[in-house]
Amino acid sequence: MSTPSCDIGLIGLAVMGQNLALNVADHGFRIAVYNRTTATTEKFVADHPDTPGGLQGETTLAGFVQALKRPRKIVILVKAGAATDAVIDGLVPLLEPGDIVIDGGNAQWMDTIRREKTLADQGLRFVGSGVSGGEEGARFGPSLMPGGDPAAYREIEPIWTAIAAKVDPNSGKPLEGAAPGRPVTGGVPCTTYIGPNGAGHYVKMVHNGIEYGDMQMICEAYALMRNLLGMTPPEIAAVFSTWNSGLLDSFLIEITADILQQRDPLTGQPFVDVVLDTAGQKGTGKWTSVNALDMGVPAPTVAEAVFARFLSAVKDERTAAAKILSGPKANFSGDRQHFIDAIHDALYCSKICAYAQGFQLMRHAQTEYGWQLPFGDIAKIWRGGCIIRARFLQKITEAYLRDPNLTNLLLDPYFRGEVDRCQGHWREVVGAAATNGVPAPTFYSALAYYDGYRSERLPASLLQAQRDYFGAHTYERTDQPRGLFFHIDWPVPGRPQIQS
Ligand code: NBP
Repeated sequence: MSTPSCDIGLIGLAVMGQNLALNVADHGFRIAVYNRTTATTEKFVADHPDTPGGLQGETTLAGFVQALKRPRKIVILVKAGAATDAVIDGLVPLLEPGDIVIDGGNAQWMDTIRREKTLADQGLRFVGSGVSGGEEGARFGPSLMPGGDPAAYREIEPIWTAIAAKVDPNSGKPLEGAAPGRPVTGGVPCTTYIGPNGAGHYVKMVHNGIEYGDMQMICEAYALMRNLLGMTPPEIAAVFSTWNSGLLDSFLIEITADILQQRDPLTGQPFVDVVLDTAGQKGTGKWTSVNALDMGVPAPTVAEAVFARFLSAVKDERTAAAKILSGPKANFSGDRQHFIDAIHDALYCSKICAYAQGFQLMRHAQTEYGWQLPFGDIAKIWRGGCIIRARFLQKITEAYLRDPNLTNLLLDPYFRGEVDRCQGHWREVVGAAATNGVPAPTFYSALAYYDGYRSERLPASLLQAQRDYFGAHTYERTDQPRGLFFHIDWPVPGRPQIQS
């Protein structure tokens, strides 16, 4: 048997696995790779003979495990769910106490909690690490959200820090320019230890939920410019380009400008016009929304973005309904530049609300699961590598530096001031969208969230009275301490009886 020579191993050589393995090797670490389908491993290794660290292809799991220095560090990047369990089941009999298994897939956090416990019972260590940034991120620097055994994370930290995206320490902007074999050096790495067991995968899920919101909001801004202002895709692209050098500076705004400039190679039409208007999803936005409902946390804007994708998917029904249902014809007669600026502010305020909801979710989850989540650091590691990377995240980090126990991002002095400054425009845009029949569900939802959150008194008093009326669900009184419940014997016309 040869001496183990690999610093780390990786199982699963689809898009993410191949790119992450090359990223690791670019940083001088020798990596063993294994894939269920052997031909994939052989082709991958043959295609990349000269990486700085070196790739070592293995065709059996036993050979793969034997190639690794101890404690072994094994990254799994296979299809999330049953495939991850199958790989772990195959690995466990080959491992020794202290070895570390790292799941880099989009695992559901409760699966990660279960896996961490099962492996810990067998003397093995488990890290569930969110990996964001897609193919490009995996290759040249993802945002990494590792959770699990802290001692295990310390073992992989040098590799995680090396392969993560880097941001400029002063501006917080991503450092770019990495190329095969020439990774970015210096800068602040976009990784930090998130917390025990499923914390890393939980935070990755919330990241994806916010991403759903961010994307839908950008689409609503586009729809208002297109359908209400009658602008062409290249004209709208120019607006997004301008926005990308201001407060909304972000990867998603940047790629939106690129997409809207793109023409279809086949027809010459604006590319956005030849793409069918049905959006797919892999489920992490739904998980975020279901979790918000399970925990009783108001995160309506993220959920609205998920529902917007569902509504887009019922294309045939919409096509039929469009011929039957009526609504106003979009008609704009005001100052166009003023309205474009207003859309900017509506997008900005809605985005603040989506992030506020995401951080609220994490705040409740840490109580639910006994974590201590580093909110400021989470915003920091999302500044580079991931899909929601944005200048704006620097402000969230600063907000949590000012107050690590911030109840809601909307209460931070900076964000409070920004929403105060921009809300007139936000309300104008929501009003115009409703009046003109342009659907803008996340803009509406975020504004309703904001107005609801700032309301000392909501009509829930009437709602609770209704519950008491039809179901004797009782109610609390404004003039009595919380926790005392009352009931009226309904209906007693003219003579309500109060009972405690
Ligand atoms: P996929 O999610 O498409 O999974 C394909 C890989 O899983 C192949 O290597 C395949 O091996 C392997 N696999 C399957 Br399927 N069943 C297996 C089993 N029972 N035993 C062993 N291997 C099995 O790959 P991906 O798109 O590279 O994503 C990998 C992970 O990263 C996923 O969890 C994904 O959610 C996550 N992620 C993806 C992105 C992205 O942008 N794609 C971003 C962030 C996170 P085979 O070659 O033998 O079929």
